[in-house]
Amino acid sequence: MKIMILGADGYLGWPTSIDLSAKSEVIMVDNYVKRKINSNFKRSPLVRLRKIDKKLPRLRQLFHKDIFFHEIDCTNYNELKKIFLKYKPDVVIHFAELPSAPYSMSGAKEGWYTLKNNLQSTYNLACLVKNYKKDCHIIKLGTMGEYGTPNIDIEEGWLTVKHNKRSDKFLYPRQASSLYHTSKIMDTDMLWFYVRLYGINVTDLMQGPVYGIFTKNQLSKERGFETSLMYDDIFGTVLNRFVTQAVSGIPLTVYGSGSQIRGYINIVDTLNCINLAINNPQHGLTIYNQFTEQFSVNELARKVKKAMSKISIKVKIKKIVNPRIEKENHYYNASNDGLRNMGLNASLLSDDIIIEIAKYILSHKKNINSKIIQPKVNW
Ligand code: USQ
Repeated sequence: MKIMILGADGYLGWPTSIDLSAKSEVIMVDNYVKRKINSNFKRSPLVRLRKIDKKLPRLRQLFHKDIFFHEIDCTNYNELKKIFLKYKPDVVIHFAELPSAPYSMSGAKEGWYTLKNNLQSTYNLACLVKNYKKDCHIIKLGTMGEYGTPNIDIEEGWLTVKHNKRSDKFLYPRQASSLYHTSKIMDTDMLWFYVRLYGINVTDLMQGPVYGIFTKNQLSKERGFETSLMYDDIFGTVLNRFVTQAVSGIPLTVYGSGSQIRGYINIVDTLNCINLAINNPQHGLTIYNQFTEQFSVNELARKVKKAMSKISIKVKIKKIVNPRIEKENHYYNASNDGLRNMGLNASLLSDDIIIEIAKYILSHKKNINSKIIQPKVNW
């Protein structure tokens, strides 16, 4: 199987690329835009990792095959078309999006850039599949944040609506709380348009915040081949941030009351879900809710505190003014049956997993920049 991975340099794109290189023919694509944004915003991951072309020889040697990389911008239709036609992939995994809610809300330019980048890359891909290879399966990373926090149960992608004695099935109502999440809603809507009109096949994975560093693949544990852990206020997801804060002796930054609930997932399971999606292609638009457990921010903070006490690290928790506009006290009950029914055997959040993340961070503690931890983007 030929698999093209757009956004192969990212937090999820890189470990996915390693994992799939072991099994398939892989073509990686990235334009390193996140590295550029990081440097413009004076943010950086815990460890600055080498670019993909520097790491490719090791991958080729390990997996005994050609693995390809192209530095291109997926918002450029002609560039993307060139490599799409060159390889004619069976599957394209689309991670090539700006992933940060705070970045998208940091200014007018950043908001528009997020919308433009995310929509245009998705549009280009949908067009190419429609025009040149309709049996190519698009696997697109969506987000649980598309649904927001409605006062009813969150279904998996769709909702049947009964109205005046008739009923029909629609995309589940979506209501985002950042421009980043809005761009993902628009992606889903646009893909649904392409599926309805042209019969392309898309799996849209509504993922919750991810945590962790290492995956099951040995190479992901080798120094320099791990994924890049972000812990800053713009690109870091909450659990990775909390563990970094714990290791640095900074009180955990619980936003607002801390009652906000989300569905979380271990990076190991992100890869499991991607594999399940690849191996179980469906017709039309298939939507899975990709998270394994629901927690409030307060619960996460308490879990980190408890796990850290096992390695003699004392943790303080501090509620700070919420820099975001989001509901804090709300109902939250989301379904995630789809991937579980396909066989997802989740790696649930445990003390050991938190300690594994903490040990990695401890081994790079000197790199932690305490100036990029407190939230600086408000909306
Ligand atoms: N939060 C804190 N303290 C922090 C950081 C975050 O209390 O220091 C809270 C936030 O207010 C929010 C929750 O933790 O209620 C999750 O925040 P997050 O920064 O981990 O997640 P979010 O901004 O929603 O975005 C992340 C990824 C994004 C992905 C999304 C999944 O950056 O790419 O799509 O998780 S979801 O949240 O389900 O939409």
